[in-house]
Amino acid sequence: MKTSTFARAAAVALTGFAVAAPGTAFADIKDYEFQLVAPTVQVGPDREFTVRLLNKKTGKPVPDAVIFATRLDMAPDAMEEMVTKVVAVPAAEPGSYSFKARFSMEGRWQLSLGAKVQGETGTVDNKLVITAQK
Ligand SMILES: [Cu+2]
Repeated sequence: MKTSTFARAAAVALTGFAVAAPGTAFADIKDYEFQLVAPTVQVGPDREFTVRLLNKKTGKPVPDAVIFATRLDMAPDAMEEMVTKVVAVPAAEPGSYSFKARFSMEGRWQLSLGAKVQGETGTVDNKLVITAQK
């Protein structure tokens, strides 16, 4: 109880600060998120998929992010040990990031992404679920 009251007070204080300083950019790494362009792929080798990195505040795609970690496994279907290799491939447009991988089994695959955004401290850590279909 004490903790949540404190958190609420802190949130109010932060909001007050933001309002008191208009025109100042409060960019935060939490304002960025990856979204899947398409939620499904076909089962098989060399399947390509694309994510878009968005700045949630502006709604704009963010180019030139450095993706330093990827993992694709079947954790959502209780097969975390079922891991497949992810290879980056050229993307069609700025702010999009494309990969290819072998989806050997039907079901839900979890894509974990770690990324650095130009000019921001911290990292974007997102987990997205891609469904492989026959
Ligand atoms: Cu599996």
